[in-house]
Amino acid sequence: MELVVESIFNTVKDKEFLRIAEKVLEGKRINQEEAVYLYKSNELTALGLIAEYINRKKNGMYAYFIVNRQINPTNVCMYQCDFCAFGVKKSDPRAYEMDMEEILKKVEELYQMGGREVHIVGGIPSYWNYDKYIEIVREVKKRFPDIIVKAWTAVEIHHMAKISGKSYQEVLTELKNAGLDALPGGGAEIFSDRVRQIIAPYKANAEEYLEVHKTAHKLGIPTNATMLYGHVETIEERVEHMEMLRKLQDETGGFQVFIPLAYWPEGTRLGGYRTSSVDDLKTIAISRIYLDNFDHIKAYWVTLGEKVAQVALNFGADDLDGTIQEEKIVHAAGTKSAYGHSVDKLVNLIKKSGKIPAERDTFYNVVKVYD
Ligand code: V47
Ligand code: SF4
Repeated sequence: MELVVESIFNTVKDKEFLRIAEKVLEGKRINQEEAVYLYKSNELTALGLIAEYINRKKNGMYAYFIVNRQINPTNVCMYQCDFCAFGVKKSDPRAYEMDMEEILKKVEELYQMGGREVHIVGGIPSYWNYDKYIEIVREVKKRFPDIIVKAWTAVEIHHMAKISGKSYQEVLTELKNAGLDALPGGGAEIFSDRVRQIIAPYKANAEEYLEVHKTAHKLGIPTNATMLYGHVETIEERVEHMEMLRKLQDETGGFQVFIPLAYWPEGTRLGGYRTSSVDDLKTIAISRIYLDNFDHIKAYWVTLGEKVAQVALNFGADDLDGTIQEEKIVHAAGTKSAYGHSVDKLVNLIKKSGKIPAERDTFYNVVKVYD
């Protein structure tokens, strides 16, 4: 691998690119300006090689996946973000709400197939009270103590604090006592105020998102981080987003994984176009390089599509997420990927990308290697 990486010094002619590449390969941190330069350069192959070099130092040849299920208890949402085709008004004919029995039945199905994690997030109805969020976690954990509960985004936690008058710390402590094990990374979108004003003006802002995660880390609750890219943001704003995450990670070390989410425009008020596969791969590679204090970068097959996700596993990513079973959020916006995958299918996708499939739990403990 080292010799192959060094070959970029014979093939790339761009001196500034090579200076930055050298810095990365020496294990030094790059700054925002340098990350923007990498983004704007068109040295895709060299960028992928550098990112993959860094990834292999951290994760070897393993590519991780998890047997999990996503459950979205309702799609009714008062925030109506313009990039989201999932959240609808209560009067919309597509509106639905699961009762507790339905939620538990879905967890039961996961449990029967040997699943480990349930990922619960949803729309935010104005008429749900605080206890509803706590109850869902409590009931799931009570019935299935072995299932890891990764639930509620920072946006939902912020909302719960707002409607109950409690602090983030109080809300998270109650959730933890009810059985919450980890927070997913959703709701980050792009931190820039300029962009948030356009795409999601009403929900938790950057400062609030980061404060929720910081509080969770302090309470020993690990969290994930995302970035929704490919709509109205600039490259500089993407890098600024990564910078804010890197800074908090330096302080707490509580983030487990970074997940770039490629924007899908169908059925959204924001509209626009899909990202290109070149942009997807650059974003995976640059996040791997920039977020030097994150152990994992997820190539989320739902937004990337299975084929780009396989290439991403050679461009710095080391994780595909999971079997999922029933993805609704990105499917509402037009993704053509499957709703879920079997373990066999994920193992096959990973093997054919040249990596060793490693089944993990939510906390990246390896539970089975498929050699
Ligand atoms: O916050 C909404 C995104 C997120 C669209 O933490 C869209 O392990 C693309 O965060 N096009 C929810 N994306 C999903 C999410 C997630 C997924 C998998 C694993 C984890 C984890 C987290 O979906 C939302 C939003 O950023 N989203 N609309 C859209 N049109
Ligand atoms: Fe609601 Fe989340 Fe969709 Fe925004 S992104 S409309 S908060 S479900």
